[in-house]
Amino acid sequence: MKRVLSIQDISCLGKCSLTVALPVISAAGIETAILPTAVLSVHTWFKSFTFHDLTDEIAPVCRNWQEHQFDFDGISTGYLGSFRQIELVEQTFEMFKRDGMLKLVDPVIGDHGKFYVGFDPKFAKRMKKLCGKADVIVPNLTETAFMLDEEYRGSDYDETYILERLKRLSDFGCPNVVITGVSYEKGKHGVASWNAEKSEYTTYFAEEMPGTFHGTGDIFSAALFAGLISGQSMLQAQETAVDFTVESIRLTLQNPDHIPYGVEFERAIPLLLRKLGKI
Ligand code: PXL
Repeated sequence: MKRVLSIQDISCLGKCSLTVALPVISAAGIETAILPTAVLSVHTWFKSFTFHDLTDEIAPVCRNWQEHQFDFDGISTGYLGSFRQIELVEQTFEMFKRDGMLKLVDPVIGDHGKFYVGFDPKFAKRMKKLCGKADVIVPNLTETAFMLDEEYRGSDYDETYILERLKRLSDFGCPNVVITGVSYEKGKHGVASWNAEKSEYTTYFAEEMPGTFHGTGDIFSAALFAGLISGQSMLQAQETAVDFTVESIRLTLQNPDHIPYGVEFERAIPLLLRKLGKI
């Protein structure tokens, strides 16, 4: 059985970060170790939240895993709350480095043209450096703009703009850049990606869903990681992750009493498993 590590916070209620990564990647038949970086009552989209920092646990937990001689087929990261945590993630990459170990970084710093609470351009710059050490990164358009120290342009962009941003992000050292939340055509929404080793640009689009939903970036990232660890190509894994995210939103919208702060990804797990060829 493949074993991976997911490093990000636990928002105890709120359907994001580890409460998404753990069930999604585990359901794909991959053993999923977790390294919680902080415990929040809810994610920072809510007006108030508690925050208990777990930075000091990261190195001792990793050292203990080393004593037990655990290794990982991949490490993925999401929301990281401080500069120190980014540095510790880099050390963790080094500690568990081995041939073929996949490093996926989701540079969670903002959305809809705004930084999440607590982040600023300095943090974006540091996150960009971490991205340079990953094999795959999955920024949205806001994170792309902020890491490139540019203005967020909303929907005012074309394919040339995206291609240029993909290449500029990969210039920092990451061979596979996937920009999420891209749309070139009304009614179609998806991802655009660049593989620097093959100089290959690809896109994958699905039906655009109405509304905006919190946590969908985490769902996409977890499914992409599950696809890649399961042996799918970048393009196949992107299709898996887009279709799983869209199905999660579609099923959520079908429920008239759906929650406002996340999506019902649990109900889309059968589709994920079909996409991965596991059922
Ligand atoms: O979904 C990304 C995310 C993860 N974790 C925390 C967050 C957010 C986005 O707001 O606040 C704590």
